[in-house]
Amino acid sequence: MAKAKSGSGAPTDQTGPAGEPHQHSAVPLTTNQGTPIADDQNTLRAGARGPSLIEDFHFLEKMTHFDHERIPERVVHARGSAAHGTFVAYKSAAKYTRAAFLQNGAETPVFARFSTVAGGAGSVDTPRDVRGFAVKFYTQEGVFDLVGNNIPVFFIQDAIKFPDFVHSVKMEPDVGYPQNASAHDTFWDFVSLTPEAQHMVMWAMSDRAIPRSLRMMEGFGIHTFRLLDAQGASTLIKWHWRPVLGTQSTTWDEAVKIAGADQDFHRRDLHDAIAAGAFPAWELFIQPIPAADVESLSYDILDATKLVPEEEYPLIAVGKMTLNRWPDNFFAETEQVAFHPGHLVPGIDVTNDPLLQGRLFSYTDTQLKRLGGPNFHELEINRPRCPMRNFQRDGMARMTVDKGRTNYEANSLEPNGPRETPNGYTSFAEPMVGTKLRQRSETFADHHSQARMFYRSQTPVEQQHIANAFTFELSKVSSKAVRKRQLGHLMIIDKELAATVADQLGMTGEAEIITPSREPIDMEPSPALSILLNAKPTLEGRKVGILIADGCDGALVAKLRTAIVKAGAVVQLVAPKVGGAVAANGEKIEADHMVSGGPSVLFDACAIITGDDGCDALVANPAAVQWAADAFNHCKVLGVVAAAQPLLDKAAVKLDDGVVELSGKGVDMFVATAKKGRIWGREDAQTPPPAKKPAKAPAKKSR
Ligand code: HDE
Repeated sequence: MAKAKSGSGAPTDQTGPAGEPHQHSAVPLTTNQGTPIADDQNTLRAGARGPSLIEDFHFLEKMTHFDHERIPERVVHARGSAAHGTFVAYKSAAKYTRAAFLQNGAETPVFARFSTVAGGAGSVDTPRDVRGFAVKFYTQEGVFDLVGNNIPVFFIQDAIKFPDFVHSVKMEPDVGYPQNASAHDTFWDFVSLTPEAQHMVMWAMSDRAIPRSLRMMEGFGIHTFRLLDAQGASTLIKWHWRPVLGTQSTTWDEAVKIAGADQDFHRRDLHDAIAAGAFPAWELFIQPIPAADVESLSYDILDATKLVPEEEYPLIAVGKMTLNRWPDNFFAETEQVAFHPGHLVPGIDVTNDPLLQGRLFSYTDTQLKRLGGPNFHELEINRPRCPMRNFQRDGMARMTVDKGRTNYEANSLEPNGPRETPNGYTSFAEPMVGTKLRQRSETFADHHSQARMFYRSQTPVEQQHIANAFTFELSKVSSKAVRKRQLGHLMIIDKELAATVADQLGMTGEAEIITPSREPIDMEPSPALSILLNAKPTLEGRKVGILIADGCDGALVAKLRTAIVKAGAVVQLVAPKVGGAVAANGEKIEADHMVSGGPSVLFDACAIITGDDGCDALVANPAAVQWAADAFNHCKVLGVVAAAQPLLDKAAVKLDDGVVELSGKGVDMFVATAKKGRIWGREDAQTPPPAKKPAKAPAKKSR
């Protein structure tokens, strides 16, 4: 057999008749015990065609380790992507809290993990689902975890219902589907029987549940927390994260198609932004709620199915998080990170919210299962970055080598060992009196007012999306009784919404009559809850796709690319073949995708630059026709040249303000129009929106 050359240029030799040459380097390959390995290609056997030998300790060790590579995935939030970064406090928040990381310019390393909730670790990134938004702050006073979601309320009020809720949304246990989708019987059965879920269901059916990017999501701590100042005075607050790039969502049809085009759409997007140095950032806000007001509110601040409108209680910015480093190793960091709402630092305390109270148990319990024992705090990603000493010892996989004989306190044998400190964590001295009982507070009983307020705070476009989402989801429910029951709740929330959904389902007049436990009130709309009313006119952090074909104007492609990049967006070229297209001047322009591999759903705005011959080829290519049709139907701004007209005709693209001719001043016009976002009016032709008053303009003070 001829001696093959190693691709790496490393010296090689042969391993026998069936083998490739060994590759050697200056670094010896070893077993886990450090024994150098001479042959990692063949098991030890009795004769070249004989059975393998059990004495092959090298093979046994390698295979055993492989067999144990997986740990249990998270029971919820299994699918996640994470990054390292820094949190910088603005001016001192000492008025509210003594937490050191929230004082004058303090810089704190952070690790943030974003997740879907229902699907498994290998599921796609863009289902309709709530997103987790968990941040670990490695502060000088210990680890603080802010374990939130991208929606400010939750499905249930009491932790004891969490296993039921999660079972209902996960794949149905007999058939094992659907994966990562709430559009099935068990979910709608549970939520329609659980009125407290109705507010969160409105959010889950809104565009909040199909975010465009992890970089463009808000985050919320959901529960009311308590801050304590240096004197122990307390302030009740909610936590809010706001993305610097603005909040943005996909459309439902896009989300579905992205799932096929790029399963890792959100993970790749976060990775690519960080790799390109376009570091995603969020501002952190607190929303103080004066204790004196609590009793007079129409909802209970301990009820996690309610939000506190920011028009009534404005937000105060306390700092900014910037994510600037992708993890080195997915398993060691993103998979093994262990969040816990009870990882608190001095100056931050919990409240009696019965959902939060239950979480304080669940997260340690789940880490014991997933990470195998009580020493998960020693894993690099979970390790506090400040000194940590106590008398806890031993346990599974203990890594610290504790020295000395004092593993207890009080002790006199090590006077300089760890001791309590007056500056240590103290809980708020809240007076407690109560009768032991299992009872939901009367103040938790209004389940529909905030659902109505949320709906009425949306623009007509967003309201139509909500109606469409209800229609789609309920159309996947085979039990008619469940559909009728959910329609009954919509009747209480908003009669027009209920009528639209019933009509779209073909079930007009079939809603079950449901008597709410408390008649809803009409709260003031909260414009801050609408994505579109608060959209940022920018292309920053967005992605523009340019479909090119033979005969295109190379100078125009270059000019457009420069203008888009200047506006802060990324450009990708798409062509019939990934090798590229030949421009009119004979120059070959390389593409990033072939057209079927780079559908327009991957982009925020699109352009088509082709010559006449190239356009003929595009018209004959179904993927190219779909590219143009989807870009138009998803309401995207579309830059075009005259030669692209046959493709536009084939794709039924109608000329409107969002279809911009690129010649002359067209490039600047394209960028200016694309910054404004989508041309939502095109949806009117697809589904007529309900006649609704738009919500008022956002209150400036709290944005
Ligand atoms: Fe969680 N949740 N949760 N949750 N949760 C978990 O902990 C739980 C709830 C949230 O990226 C688990 O480490 C209970 C609300 C996020 O690693 C588990 C209840 C909110 C993540 C758990 C809730 C969240 C989790 C599974 C009701 C928003 C992912 C794996 C009482 C404020 C963190 C794990 C990550 C993960 C329990 C409700 C957010 C089982 C019992 C409300 C972002 O412990």
